Amino acid sequence: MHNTTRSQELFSAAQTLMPGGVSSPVRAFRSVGGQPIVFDRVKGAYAWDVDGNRYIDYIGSWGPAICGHAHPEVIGALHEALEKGTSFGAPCALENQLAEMVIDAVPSVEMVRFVNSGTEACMSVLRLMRAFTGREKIIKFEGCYHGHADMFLVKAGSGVATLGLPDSPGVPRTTAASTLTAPYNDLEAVKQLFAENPGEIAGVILEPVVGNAGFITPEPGFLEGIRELTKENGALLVFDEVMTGFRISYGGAQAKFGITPDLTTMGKVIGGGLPVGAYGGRADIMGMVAPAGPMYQAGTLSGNPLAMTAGIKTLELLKQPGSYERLEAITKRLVDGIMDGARSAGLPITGGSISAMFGFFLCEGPVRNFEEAKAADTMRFGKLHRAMLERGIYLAPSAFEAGFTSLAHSDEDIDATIAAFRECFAAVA
Ligand code: KE4
Repeated sequence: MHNTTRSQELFSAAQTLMPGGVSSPVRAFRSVGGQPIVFDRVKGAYAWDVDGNRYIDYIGSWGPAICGHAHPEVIGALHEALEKGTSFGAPCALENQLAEMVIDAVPSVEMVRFVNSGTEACMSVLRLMRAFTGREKIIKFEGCYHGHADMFLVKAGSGVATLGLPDSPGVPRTTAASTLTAPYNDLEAVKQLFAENPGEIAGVILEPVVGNAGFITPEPGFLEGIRELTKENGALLVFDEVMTGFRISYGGAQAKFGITPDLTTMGKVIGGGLPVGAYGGRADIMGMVAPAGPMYQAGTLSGNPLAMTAGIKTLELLKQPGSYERLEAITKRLVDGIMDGARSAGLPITGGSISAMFGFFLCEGPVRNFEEAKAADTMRFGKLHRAMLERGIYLAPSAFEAGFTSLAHSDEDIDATIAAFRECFAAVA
């Protein structure tokens, strides 16, 4: 057993100070067992805990660290920006710069509004969908997670699924009633919902590649079908690219798959590790957002110079030739190694990767939706997670999350990870 004494001391104290000892539920390791480790510092592909143990990190702060943690060019740019202040509460040129980069990169985005988290982006885009169409109902998919705003905590993924919560108390019944759900990859179910609610559905929001119910990819024709159904029914299509944005490709999943939604939410990568979210899309829709239009949304720290600086530098690094080819290659090699390791141990496994996002389920495949994901062996996943942690590999502490690689993961890191998986699959088989 590796020494985690200091982590345990700190986490015990944390539990008397903060609910569950964490600032976000999934970090509490509730579904995988064992104690969370307390980070001391991160750099590149690595994290060190407060006991000095080093881990190869496949969470990367849940997505932002796609260029590696604490990239020297991001840190350098932040040092410079710091000298000019941490927050203005006024327009600054950096907002123009990041906005131009996002508009140039993401096919659906003609105008963009910055906020401070993915939750804020999704909450705001929902209000915008309703304001633009004058309709109230929305469709989301079981297992997809769009942040913790009331109307999304209906059959949600990520931490809600991880903790097995029956959605969440505190969400008014009336709010939840306006959120219709369908299984992912089920076009017929969506068609049915439109037929049952004629003229009432403002739009459909989905993860174009699911990362919050584990890693689930859209089946051929699914995204195209949703695009058609929303057009036919006068409803809007929102791609929640908070996780996939600038990760699946520089233009997100929409560029990769060639499907253009009406609106897009973003976060994580565009903040380079600082708090940023964004929503954007067709100019005629975004023109409704105050003060240009009547739909109100605001934020004290939105567009602050530090977050803009970290986002700009991160996208500049990602834009360099070869970035996404490298991410695709190392991630594919990793997930192939994981699958091979499980099969050598006689364990059922299904999984895959797209660019720098990957995942697997410990069950026979295919997993096309959240119901099928729930058939995965979460107990064995917990044992695997703990065994991998012992070997210095830091995986998402939930079977219902995706894994993330970065430009900082070396070939040696991937080799060491595959070797550790092989050992651990054998140990938990
Ligand atoms: P934040 O409010 O956590 O910045 O973003 C919410 C969000 C919205 N949409 C998608 C597709 C997301 O993946 C997220 C947040 N992702 C989780 C990880 N599965 C954040 C981790 C956490 O909750 O601690």
